Amino acid sequence: MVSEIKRVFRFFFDKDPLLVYSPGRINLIGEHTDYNEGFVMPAAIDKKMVVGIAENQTNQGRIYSLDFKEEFAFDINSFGPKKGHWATYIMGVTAQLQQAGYQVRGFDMVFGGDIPVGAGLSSSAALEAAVGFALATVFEFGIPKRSLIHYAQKAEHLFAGVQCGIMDQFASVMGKKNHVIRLDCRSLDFDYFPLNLPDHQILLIDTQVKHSLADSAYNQRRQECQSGVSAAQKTNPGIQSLRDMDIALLEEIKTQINGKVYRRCLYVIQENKRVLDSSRLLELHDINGFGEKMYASHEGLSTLYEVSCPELDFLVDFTKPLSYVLGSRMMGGGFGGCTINLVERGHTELLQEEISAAFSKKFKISPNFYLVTLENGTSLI
Ligand code: GAF
Repeated sequence: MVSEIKRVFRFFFDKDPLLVYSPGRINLIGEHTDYNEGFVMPAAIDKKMVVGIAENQTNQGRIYSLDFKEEFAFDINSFGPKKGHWATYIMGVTAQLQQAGYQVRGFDMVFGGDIPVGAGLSSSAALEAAVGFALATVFEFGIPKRSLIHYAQKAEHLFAGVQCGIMDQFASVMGKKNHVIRLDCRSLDFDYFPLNLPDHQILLIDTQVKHSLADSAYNQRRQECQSGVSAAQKTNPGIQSLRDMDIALLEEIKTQINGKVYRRCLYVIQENKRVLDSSRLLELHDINGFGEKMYASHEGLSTLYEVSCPELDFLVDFTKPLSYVLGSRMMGGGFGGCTINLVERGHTELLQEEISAAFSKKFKISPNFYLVTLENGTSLI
């Protein structure tokens, strides 16, 4: 892909680009906890977005998408969001850098990647991170990685219209080879935890579906969580987010919130605790225990948080009786995309065969499979 980007860049712009990459991510556990100031355990993976960039001495951003085989140009001094179009992520990051006072000048860009779009592997966060890093490098802005994470997240909020948390951009930028990131999404304190799984592998199973309500439902979940927090704040003004609440407090305010808000809050409070418990289990090398937490996480996402879908539930349920699958759950925002599965080494092919046949029969779609390794975050190539 890198040589293809170089070749296309020369073809369109007649020069050599500076090249950067930024990876997609998985999340072991801790779903929809990031925007509730809770805990997550993501990791960068061996699927990436690659961006080639060069200054062009004009006031235009001129871009070519290798995957969409499409060109796009915009005036650096006058542009706005273009929701639903791939260029919105690039313009979004450009706008955030400008807002922060960085003088972005005209640039040429070619980008492409192997992160499946809509699979819940954060292709958009990877693109935002790669673009931010590419602009910062080519114009020598000297932006710290921490700030890039925030600009990328804000681009998603303001130019893509998704009120995402910090997890995806953080994982893409900060990933470390063979390590998981244990991140506190309130303080942004984190540590790298070596993922030692000599007898197991992480297999992603892609439903290949992305139900259309995903973005609106995501923003709605945020509001529902906020309703729970607002109700709790009436008697407990110190509460800032669901991170500060426990089940006892939730029960106290139960009569002041509706059933839906109660279920959303219950899930988040339970999931936050599950992340902390799961992290301890991993430290103790209790892989079976960790797998059980994955199943419990999925159950909560499906029945309380209601962000799963029949295809994801089917994949998770299918693995439950299989002795060689230790845990499985939907991953990311939901309503499609991938499940993450912890599978005994040597059994992934068998699982693929069995699940492929059953899934295709039921949904008339063949799922995709990705055996992932954990890789470094955003960097120059
Ligand atoms: C999406 C969001 F972008 C993340 O911030 C996170 O909330 C995730 O859904 C759910 O855990 O990937």
